[in-house]
Parts: sequence; C-alpha cells; structure tokens
Amino acid sequence: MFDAFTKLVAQADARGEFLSPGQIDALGAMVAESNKRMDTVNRITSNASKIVTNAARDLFDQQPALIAPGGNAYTHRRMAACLRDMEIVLRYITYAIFTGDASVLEDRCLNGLRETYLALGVPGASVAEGIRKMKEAAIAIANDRNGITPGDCSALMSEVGTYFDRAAAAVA
Ligand code: PEB
Repeated sequence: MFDAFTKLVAQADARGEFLSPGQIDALGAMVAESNKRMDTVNRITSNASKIVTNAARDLFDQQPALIAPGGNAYTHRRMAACLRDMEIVLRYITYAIFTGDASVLEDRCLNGLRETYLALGVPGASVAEGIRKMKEAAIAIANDRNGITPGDCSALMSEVGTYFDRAAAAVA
C-alpha cells in the first residue's frame, strides 16, 4: 500500500535517483492543500450511509429487475450483501482520497472483484452504475460551498472522481 509520498519514493529508489524538484513541488502543493483533502474525507465519511442508501435506492428504481424474484439483490440476504459491497467500495475510496493514491483501493478492494462477481453471478455493470451514483452524491457533498471557507477544489474533486471511475471500470 502506497501513499502519494511513498509512491514517489519507491519510484525514485527503483531508478536510484533523488526526488526531482518537480516531485517535491507536487508533494509540497499537496501538503499546502491538505485541509481540503481532510475535509473531503471527513464529509464523505460522515455521510457514508446516506450516500450508499440513496445510490442503492436510485439504482433499484432504475433497475427494478435486481430486486424482483430472480434478481441478484432479491432476498434480504442479497440486498444486505449489495449495500455492504457499496459501503466497502466507498470506504476504500475514502482511503485513496486520504492517502492521495489509488493503490490501497486497487490492491485490497478492486483486485479480483470482477472475477468474484462473475463467479457469484452479480451483474458488474449494475455495481458500476451504483458506484457512479455514489460518485455524484459524494462529490456534491464534498464540494458543497456551504459552511466552509470557499476555495478552488476543482483539482481535488477531479482526483476524487478518478477513484470512483477506477472502481466502476474495475467491475463493469
Ligand atoms: C465482494 N460480494 C459478495 C461476495 C463477495 C463480495 C466476496 C460473496 C460473499 C458474501 O456474500 O459475502 N467482499 C465484497 C467486496 C470486498 C469483499 C467488494 C472488498 C474487499 O471482501 N447485487 C446486486 C447489485 C450489487 C450486488 C448490483 C450494488 O444485484 C452485490 C450491489 N454482492 C452482491 C450480492 C451478493 C454479493 C456478494 C447480491 C450476494 C450474492 C449471492 O450470495 O448470491
């Protein structure tokens, strides 16, 4: 598992090189902007159950076959597994945002997930749609201008978006 710092160190060490001025500047900028990152993680974390439940509700509204007899989320056991899976994915995404690196998400959550879903008969495209709905909700909450010192969060929000995109692409 890497973070933005250890990832660059590992890359530099593999080449036997010092960190470059550009790399130091990039990490310095990340530190200078770190309150935005912490606030984003805090907002998504403290709204996690709302984000998951609303995304699942929208998904089942759009794809009612999932919760009809024969659907993959039919029965309370499968519904619970589905909500749990969405929460797991969201949790790993918050770790990636926190560390500024996708490796924890890739290695501990997404690696092999497509194969697991294939084996279980869970429709990956529907999971991906659920993740896209969580992305919209999470970014709306993280990027809410109310109650904060206004600033430019566009770079951070697009970074956040990439973690959701990776997760959706990994299972679709
Ligand atoms: C991945 N999901 C399920 C299982 C596993 C995962 C390993 C099988 C074991 C179990 O049921 O608990 N576990 C999960 C995960 C990690 C992990 C992400 C990462 C670390 O350890 N069904 C739908 C929806 C979708 C869904 C589209 C959006 O119709 C999910 C939610 N996952 C779903 C369902 C099951 C499941 C299991 C319904 C149960 C399938 C079954 O038992 O038939």
